[in-house]
Amino acid sequence: MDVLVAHHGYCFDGAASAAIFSRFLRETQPALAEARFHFRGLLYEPNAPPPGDKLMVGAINAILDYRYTQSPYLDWYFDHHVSAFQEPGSELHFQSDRTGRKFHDGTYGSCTRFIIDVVRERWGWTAPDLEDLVSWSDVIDAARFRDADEASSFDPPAMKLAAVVQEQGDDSMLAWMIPKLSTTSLAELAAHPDVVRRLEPIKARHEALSLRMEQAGEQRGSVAWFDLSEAPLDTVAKFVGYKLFPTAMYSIVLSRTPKRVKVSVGFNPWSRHPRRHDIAKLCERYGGGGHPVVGAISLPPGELAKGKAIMEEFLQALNT
Ligand SMILES: [Mn+2]
Repeated sequence: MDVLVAHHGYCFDGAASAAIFSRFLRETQPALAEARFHFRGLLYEPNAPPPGDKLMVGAINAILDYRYTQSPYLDWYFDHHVSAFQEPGSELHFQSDRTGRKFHDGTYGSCTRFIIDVVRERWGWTAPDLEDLVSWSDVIDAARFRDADEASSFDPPAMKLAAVVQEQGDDSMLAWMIPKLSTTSLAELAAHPDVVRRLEPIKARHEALSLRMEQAGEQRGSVAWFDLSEAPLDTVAKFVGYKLFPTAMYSIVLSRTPKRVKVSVGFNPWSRHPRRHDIAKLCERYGGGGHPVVGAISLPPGELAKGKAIMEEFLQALNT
């Protein structure tokens, strides 16, 4: 038997969700104890095919930490994105599901925590040795860091692994890492030579990007904004903006890679002022999505001018 676990790609929470869910299936479904598990990352890209197209006919299919699909091949579903229901009619389809294997809760900070809570309540399955993985997924996915320095640190093992997953987490790397995440401690895995080797260049790129953001960044009203579109981006630094502009309530980053133009928007998790905008809703207006506190819009690579226009509209919207 084959099991396909389609998870949010290049995302620590997505990988951790896949690790926990696959171990849960092995340990609670006797027919799947010896099953072959396949892991497939799903990305929020412009013109991304509907997630149903990525499922495997004849396999047990799961989607974790990613959009819902009405595909008849979907067997298991867990997600915490408030923008999970994008296909017309998909929310109704989800609500009328009677399999008892499809779950969504937009109040959770991480899909990993959501899965572990649901399977404990419904199936009585626990994995105390994975508590570290669960708590770190929660911290990382919901940005529950003490401050912007901790959020940009590469010191904790989970932060090393998260950086490697976010930058190098293609399907072949995660086929190696996901099974290890479900059985090995974070410290042991982060010290693995393959992880150490991948992390070094990431750290160097991160430092270079921090410098670029320092030079490009400006604050208008309560928004720090960074137009990094003059050269392609080769890494991400989600929290450096708040290190540079600690009084900003929000940040906007315009960036591009060969594959897409991206407008990323976030609420400063350490802001002293309460959030006044639902970022997922704002992004949905432009075909993007995310969470109330962080979201993004991806555009085809030729649409930089549109990206700049959206950034300008966000600057105004977030300042009112
Ligand atoms: Mn997530």
